[in-house]
Amino acid sequence: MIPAALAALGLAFSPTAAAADEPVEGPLRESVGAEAGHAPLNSSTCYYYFDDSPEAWWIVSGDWDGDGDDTPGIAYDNGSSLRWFLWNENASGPVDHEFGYGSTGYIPVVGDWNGDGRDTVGITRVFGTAMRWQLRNDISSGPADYAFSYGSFGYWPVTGDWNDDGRDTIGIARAYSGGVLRWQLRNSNSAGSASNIFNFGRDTDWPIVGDWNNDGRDGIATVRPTDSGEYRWQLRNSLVSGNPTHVFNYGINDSCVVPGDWDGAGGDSPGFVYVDADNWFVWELRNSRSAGGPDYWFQL
Ligand SMILES: [Ca+2]
Ligand SMILES: [Ca+2]
Ligand SMILES: [Ca+2]
Ligand SMILES: [Ca+2]
Repeated sequence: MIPAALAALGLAFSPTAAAADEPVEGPLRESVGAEAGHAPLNSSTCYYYFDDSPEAWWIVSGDWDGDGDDTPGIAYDNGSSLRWFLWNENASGPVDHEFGYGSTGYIPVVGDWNGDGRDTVGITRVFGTAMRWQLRNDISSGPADYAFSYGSFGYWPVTGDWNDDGRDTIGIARAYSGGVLRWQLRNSNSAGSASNIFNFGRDTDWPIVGDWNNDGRDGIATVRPTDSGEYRWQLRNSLVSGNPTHVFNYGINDSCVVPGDWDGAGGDSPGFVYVDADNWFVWELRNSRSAGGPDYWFQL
């Protein structure tokens, strides 16, 4: 438990400040007034912040241990650096990996950059007009294995395996003329031109990536809040313009959305994360690409 005074000073509560094998007791952060934000503006990359604090808690997911299921991660920007907390189970429990990677102001990205079956970390940030990416093939502190520029100011990062070669690579989405969302995906983690360029969604939607039909190739989706208080997901399997293949509501407005293969059965499905009154991050993950209740519900 972190005293409020320490929290006010920006001193992070670190779960592994206790003995390494001790379970985390209590939420990662004790505070009130959590709100979800998206950065860059309208990116699907989502974080929570508390009480006007500059600290940001980014919500991510990935297959950190290579066993086939995607599980939670949080990248915590404490104002000077990014601290990553990763879990290997879709259940409450102690953090499995904690390390620093990236500086404050960077946006976390996740993917299997080298095709070894394990998702690892990356960061991206716009400097001037260039979007700079740094990707690492391990879940640990250390240098980037890939560093390059792709995209520009006003572009939102996405990552996925667009061509079913087993490697996740980069992409960007951006507001385009006519109020549409334009996607520019690349099959290499390097500077260069896009492999796929198409429009899908509205420029106010959040761009999401997932393998919705389990063919090894990531598709795309958009998510938007609705008047009913739920998020509307629109999934598409093909990386060309066209109609969505699945449309359903899942998740509550003002939460962070996160897609993943939660049960390891193949294919990605929706999830969302919110902060409850006791400051736990609550994860509600569903195995089906449809409306319904969560298959996993847990607090971290
Ligand atoms: Ca896993
Ligand atoms: Ca990998
Ligand atoms: Ca690929
Ligand atoms: Ca697919």
